[in-house]
Amino acid sequence: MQAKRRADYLPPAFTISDVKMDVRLHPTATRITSELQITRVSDHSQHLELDGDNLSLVSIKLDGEIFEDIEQREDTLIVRNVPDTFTLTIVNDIDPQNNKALEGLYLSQNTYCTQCEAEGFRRITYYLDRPDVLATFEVTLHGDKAQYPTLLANGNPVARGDNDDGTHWVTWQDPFPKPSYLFALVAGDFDLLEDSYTTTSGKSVKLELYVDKGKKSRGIFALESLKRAMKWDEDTFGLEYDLDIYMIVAVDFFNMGAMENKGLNIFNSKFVLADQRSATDEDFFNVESVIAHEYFHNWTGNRVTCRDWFQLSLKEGLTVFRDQQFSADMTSELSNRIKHVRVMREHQFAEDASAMSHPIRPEEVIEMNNFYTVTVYDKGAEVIRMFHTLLGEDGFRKGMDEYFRRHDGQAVTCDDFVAAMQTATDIDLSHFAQWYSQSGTPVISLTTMFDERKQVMDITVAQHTPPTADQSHKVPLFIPVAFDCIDENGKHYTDVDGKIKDGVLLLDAPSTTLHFTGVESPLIPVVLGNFSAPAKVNNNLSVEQMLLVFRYAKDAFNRWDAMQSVYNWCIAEFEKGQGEQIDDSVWNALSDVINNEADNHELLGECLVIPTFETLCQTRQRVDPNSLNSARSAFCDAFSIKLASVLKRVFDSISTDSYQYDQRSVNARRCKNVLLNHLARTEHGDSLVRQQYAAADNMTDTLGALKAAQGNLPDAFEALMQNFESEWNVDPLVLDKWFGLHATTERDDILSQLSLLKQHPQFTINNPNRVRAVMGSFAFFNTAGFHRADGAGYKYVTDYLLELDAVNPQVAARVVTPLTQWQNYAPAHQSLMKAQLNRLLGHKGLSRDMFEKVSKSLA
Ligand code: HT7
Ligand code: ZN
Repeated sequence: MQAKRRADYLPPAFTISDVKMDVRLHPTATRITSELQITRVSDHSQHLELDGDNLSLVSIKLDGEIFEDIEQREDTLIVRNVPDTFTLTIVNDIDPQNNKALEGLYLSQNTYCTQCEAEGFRRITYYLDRPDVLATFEVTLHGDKAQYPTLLANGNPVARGDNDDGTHWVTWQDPFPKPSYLFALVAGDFDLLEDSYTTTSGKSVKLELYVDKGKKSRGIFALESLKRAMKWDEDTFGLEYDLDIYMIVAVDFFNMGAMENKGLNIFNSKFVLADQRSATDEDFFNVESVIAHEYFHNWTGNRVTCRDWFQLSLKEGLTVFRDQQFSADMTSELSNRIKHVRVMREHQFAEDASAMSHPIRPEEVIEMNNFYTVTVYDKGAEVIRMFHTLLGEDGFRKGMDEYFRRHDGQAVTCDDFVAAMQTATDIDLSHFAQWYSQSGTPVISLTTMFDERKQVMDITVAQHTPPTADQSHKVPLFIPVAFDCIDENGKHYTDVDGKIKDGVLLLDAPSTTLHFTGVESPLIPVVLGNFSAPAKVNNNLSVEQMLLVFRYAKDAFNRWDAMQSVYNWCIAEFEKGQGEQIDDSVWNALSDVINNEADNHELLGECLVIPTFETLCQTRQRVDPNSLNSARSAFCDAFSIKLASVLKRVFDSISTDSYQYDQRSVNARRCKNVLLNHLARTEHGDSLVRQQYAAADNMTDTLGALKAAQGNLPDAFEALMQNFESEWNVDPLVLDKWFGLHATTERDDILSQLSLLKQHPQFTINNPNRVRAVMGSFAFFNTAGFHRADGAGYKYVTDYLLELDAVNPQVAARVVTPLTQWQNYAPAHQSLMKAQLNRLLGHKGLSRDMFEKVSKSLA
């Protein structure tokens, strides 16, 4: 299968200025008539080549006359010898009911909806399906009025009517030229929540939120979130909404989280529906941030879009950064930052270390769907955050203003973004721009030299990016390293040469040395405050020094991170079989931390979370998954037992009143549930867990009790899970939590449990949420089950992937990710994992999505 390369970009030979579409909905034979205004923009020799995938062509006319000088190839339609400007009218049929890949137009649960990003429009009609062709669209939808009373498309509704045959029609006009990936239509029967928003300049915008019948009250929070996002974007970036109406539709069958189609966002219902009984605090948080993310795309993505898909991070990295800033303003800066860092360390660093490593602007792609990655999104957002650090709040805003001034209405590149930012700073950004082209995780290493007699200390800060699968040669990057230095009494120091400015060292060379004077005892460097760059740190601190960092560092992120390092060190002791020998002074210090921070529920809640298996893997090589997992578990046992009394005391001190979704209550619930998780390993566990489950008036506490019971209290877990199932069996979205808990439970018979889950009446391979809840949870998070020493976990997932790939390749290619990350494991596991990847690769008819990931992982 052919890869496309970024370097091979060519502008289109033709462009399309206006599209008129007529869509007659039918489950197996939807008829599309599209009238395209086309103009040649290159030399005369070229034929018109339209993209098309799985379409039945009915007819084609050029300027109103039947046109036959065409050639249909597998995924293109060649229209030969066309004039310089012309109207092309294409009629084709498609089969939405049998579209289980959920790309293009599909019919699920009696709702028609579309997903066109990245290359789904070509499954609807023949088109120049690339983001640098921008056209206005007028779309008329026809459908059965009783079954599909709601007919929606992008833009504003301009006409509607009824036909005698029981069908009705609506015409929608979108005045903003857009690429085809932002096209959308929806037809169904929904409950509607309505509201309005008046922009700062006085424009009134209708807000409409469409949800499954009977779910109206669960949509209120999403609608309120939308208004907060609209206001925030005006206040923070001066960006207002531009159409008269903004619509959001929640659907149950969706490949990803949500899609920012112009004026008509389509959402996975998981990121819209939330109320206290059915959704956790985390769900509420996610709803607000995804609603905001899609809304923010209206400017960063829609008004200014990508020239080609290699530039995806232009819109995604920037929009993730914007939604992160919004969420931090709406909730709390610290817990947000920790959340993002966890994603980076658990998933992005692992991607960098795998065969799928790529820069935030990839160089080579076989299937674009495979590049909606943590690297493009989350590392991309970290790169934008570094711009923000370098330019400051005002400089960043200036750069953004210039970006919109230059490029509104255009399809542009990451280089264009950097150039706009360059106008707002004296720092030369050309070196910094290497972050776009270099993959891999830089490691910042610190070495210290202390001269007690002269009372001086030198700290050398060096950077090194290990080679990655896609790039063997690395260059030094331009890295903003937030830098603090403390002594054992908590006194802060800065370097004599002033290389550290405003608390940040701009590291632009392989290494630099900082000099400190007046130093009485060895200094402790405290680096990467607020995770100022997407890097790893080799700081070689002793456990005593880590505890001092927790005690004295100014930066709350550094304090949290110090605790993570303490746990990491303890787990390493357990791995060496020396866990029992951990000195009492360490346990006493941990007890002090809990006691001292007992009232700071936010920090304590975060600090009591033990690093996950996935995070621990990133600081180890050739991991034997079962020994690391057991060492982690042994540490958790020791932690709970040794600290039981202080944990219980703080647990009892946290009162949670009746449910409110506000930051203070979220922090208290979170802290209490983290404590419960530890206490579940103690003698108090069973009664505390059952009490909390019985008393819970909200899903956060219900799930907190279930998670605490999982793996620790099998009897309680069994009983409570049964109760949960009987309560939520009718609601698959909520039942996904139950599926996920079962799939991540570490038990010897987990594979037969998975088989039972797959036979559950609510499970279907056609629904990506169900598949992710069962197979995704197992493959990503059931360490003991997936990494069974006999390889049966790998085989089980592979068997399922073979089935899934034939139904929904996009989802299959996501679930295969843990198998492709074999590099980090011990040789015995590597060969078992590779054997399954080879099975996949040898399978006839493997999708492009899977082929790309599997073949790269074996290369
Ligand atoms: N821009 C969207 C990315 C996307 C997507 C969404 C839903 C289903 C399939 C998809 N393929 C790509 C989502 C976003 O980042 O906002
Ligand atoms: Zn996005």
